[in-house]
Amino acid sequence: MRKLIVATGNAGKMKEVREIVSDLPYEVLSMKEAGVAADPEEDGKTFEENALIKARAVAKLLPEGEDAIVIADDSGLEIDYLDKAPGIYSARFMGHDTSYEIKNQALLDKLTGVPKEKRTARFVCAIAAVCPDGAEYTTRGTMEGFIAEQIAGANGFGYDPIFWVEEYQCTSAELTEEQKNEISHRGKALRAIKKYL
Ligand code: ITT
Repeated sequence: MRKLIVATGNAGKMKEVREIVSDLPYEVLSMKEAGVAADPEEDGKTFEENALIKARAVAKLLPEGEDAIVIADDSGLEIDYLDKAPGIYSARFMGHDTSYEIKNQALLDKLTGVPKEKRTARFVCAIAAVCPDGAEYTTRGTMEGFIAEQIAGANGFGYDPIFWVEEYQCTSAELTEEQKNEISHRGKALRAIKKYL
């Protein structure tokens, strides 16, 4: 079976990606499972550019002739009140090693007293695919919501505990993985890339 290698070191992402592509006829492997380690500088200006940087970096490390497609996810949270920050800097916001409890509380603090209609936000996900013949594709998915008033929920990862999903009246950290994948930025971007694979 052809391999689909996911160029990510983020376990939360990997879990979601694995589930969303589980219906494809591919052997799905994380970077680690494929025995490659890449941590390229994500110096692109868009989610798409950074996703391509990550996918290309892993594709380059594969043995010559390896029949594998590499996909990468670059994603983040855009908060309209903060001029779309942290955006492409979502993982680096306040430093890679700062806990999400601290990052999430810091974002809530920046929005203290801001009414709901001004708390609009979205998760954005770009997926890049690099194929053995050199063909490259990118897709994008978004999930609209609001920044919650307080941290809630233990599912998901990253900024899920502060992302309010109007449709379910809870944060995305309170959704099941199945519910989140159905409506998420990542679910949409991955389902869109499937048609190229
Ligand atoms: P890789 O580059 O190794 O894939 P990363 O965590 O560094 O892992 P990104 O540069 O794409 O990935 O940063 C995305 C960040 O955006 C991620 O670390 C989360 O903080 C946030 N994020 C993205 N999707 C999310 C989601 O579904 N739920 C919560 N937070 C999310």
